[in-house]
Amino acid sequence: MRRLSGLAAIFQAAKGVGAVPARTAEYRMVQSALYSTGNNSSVMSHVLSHTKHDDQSSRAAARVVSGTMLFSVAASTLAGEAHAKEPIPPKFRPNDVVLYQYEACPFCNKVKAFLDYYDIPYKIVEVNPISKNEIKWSDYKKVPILMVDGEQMVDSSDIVDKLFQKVCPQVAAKSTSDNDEENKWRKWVDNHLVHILSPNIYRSASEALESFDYITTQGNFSFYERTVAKYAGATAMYFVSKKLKKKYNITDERAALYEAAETWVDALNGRDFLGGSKPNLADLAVFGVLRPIRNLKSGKDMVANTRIGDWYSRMEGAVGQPSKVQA
Ligand SMILES: N[C@@H](CCC(=O)N[C@@H](CS)C(=O)NCC(=O)O)C(=O)O
Repeated sequence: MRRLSGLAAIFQAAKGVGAVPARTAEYRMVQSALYSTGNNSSVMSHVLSHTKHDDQSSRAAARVVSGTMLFSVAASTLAGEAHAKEPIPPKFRPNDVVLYQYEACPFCNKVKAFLDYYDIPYKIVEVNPISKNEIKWSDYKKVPILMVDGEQMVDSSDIVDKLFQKVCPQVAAKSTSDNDEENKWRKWVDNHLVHILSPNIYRSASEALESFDYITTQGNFSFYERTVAKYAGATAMYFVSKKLKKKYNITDERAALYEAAETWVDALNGRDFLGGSKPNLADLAVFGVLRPIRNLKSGKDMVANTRIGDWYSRMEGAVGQPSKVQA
């Protein structure tokens, strides 16, 4: 109820500012900001019941906010020199790789970290989280979806497994004790680490605004859309993050983030990467989900207050620039 009252206040405030199509955009933007909470059905239906128009601006605005759950600052965190990059083996040279994604989705960012590390060129299709028009052709209703030369792959961990089998078939076929360790930490990312992120990036009003401020600078949006996205989205996500905190039994979100970072450094046990001298799939998973928050206050605090910074810098160097190509 608290969340709905918060949203209602935003709607009321926004009503006084814009014309009808823009008002529709407000509902959609807030809705899309809630998309990945897993708890949003009541808010979704409330919002949808107010949504009549499907104008261009609302879709554009929705897309802006859709990336904001864990909004991506990937571009700005990719300053590192690319060394230790894995070349694509000659056997696996796909012609056409397309990633259907939400820009800030941690699962999508895991897949991107893999593609970037292995220098596999890919195109991105940003999915509208409300209409999902871009993935209407698929029975699978979540992102990421990866199309590799016409073959559909879904679920980030399955996608990474399938790609790894193509990229490194010999290594993928072997089952060693190293795999057990790698798998354990990949599961830790999905079951623990991802749940700590939203409560941190929307922890306070100023941090929620910081997150939305950055994402709304991406793309080509009107001043009005950007302003509504920033304030409505930040307010909504502030309340949603409190709910997530409760759901995952997090008492102090920063302490939980620091603890996770320290736990990861302990797991490295003095090695450059969990994989030894090169990143393995667990390194890529941890890096992928942290990359969107690295330049936010929470990411900076994490690096300042834990020992994760050195590993993170090594990963930036190893993963390098995105190998994404123009769609
Ligand atoms: N286990 C899946 C989880 C994917 C997932 O939950 N994706 C979210 C976005 S972060 C999603 O698409 N949710 C459904 C929706 O937005 O309607 C994976 O690893 O790919």
